[in-house]
Amino acid sequence: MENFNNKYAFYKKFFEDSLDEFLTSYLDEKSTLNEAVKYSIIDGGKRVRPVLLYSTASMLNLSLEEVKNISLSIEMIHSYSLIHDDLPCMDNDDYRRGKYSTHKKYGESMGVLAGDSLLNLAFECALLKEPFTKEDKLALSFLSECAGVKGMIKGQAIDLACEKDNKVGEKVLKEIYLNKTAKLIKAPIVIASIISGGKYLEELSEFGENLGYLFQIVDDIMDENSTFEQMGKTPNKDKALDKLTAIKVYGLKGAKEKAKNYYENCIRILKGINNSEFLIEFTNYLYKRNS
Ligand code: GRG
Repeated sequence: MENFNNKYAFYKKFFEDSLDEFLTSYLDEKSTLNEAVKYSIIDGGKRVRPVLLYSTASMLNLSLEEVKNISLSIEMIHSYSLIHDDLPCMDNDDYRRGKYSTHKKYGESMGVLAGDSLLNLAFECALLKEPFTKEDKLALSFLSECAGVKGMIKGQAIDLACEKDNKVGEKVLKEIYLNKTAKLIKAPIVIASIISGGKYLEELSEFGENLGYLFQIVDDIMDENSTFEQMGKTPNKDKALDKLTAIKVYGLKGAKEKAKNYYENCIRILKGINNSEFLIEFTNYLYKRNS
């Protein structure tokens, strides 16, 4: 466990240093927009997606340098989605990561623009990698698909449409969770495989998807059970907005059972992959957040 914590801290520091280096050189102009972009991404969050990318890449014998640019891109896309998700026209939350959400601090239009900027920066940053190989192209195209109209944005659209709708059930819930959450959790794992030339592609895709569902169900359970301090944002939002969640569909006990199933799937898949000890510990860490 100590080894896991140290490795997690090492990967997180590699990410923070790389982000700092990129933003310092690329966003050097002083402006409110650049300030809002930096406010939204610096110093925030668990950095789950970059840590997943680095650890999968290391497992597949890639260096962190080989995946550095695209690790920043994934977290930029994630951060933009959180900014937009917090807007009054979406989930309307004044807090994120224990501080004011971007629109609350800089105003609504600046919130929209900071999110738009991060989405574009994600692609600018990925394309700065040299040499940019055919595997890098495939990886970026996969990321774009996971985040876009066939992935996260689609999931968010269905999610918003299903608020206060009591006729929809498990099938739609799974569609939302796959697209809104699981695809951006699966992306860094699969991207490491793509850049390695396709090592364990099938197994890692399946693991990523199961981990994504697990991640979202644990988030639902935490929304129900946790405090502002634990979440860094307003708890009990799902119920207030009458969202379609795992708790609404399965009940709290049923949601915990589903989380256990996804957890067990993840561990079973990882046991078939060499050197997957860190990913096993990572899965334990995400799973245990709900207890
Ligand atoms: C607005 C296009 C658009 C999409 C929004 C990501 C998302 C889709 C909505 C955010 C709300 C939500 C419940 C998303 C599910 C994924 C999730 C639990 C995100 C939070 O990710 P963490 O826990 O956050 O990794 P940190 O702050 O640690 O980075």
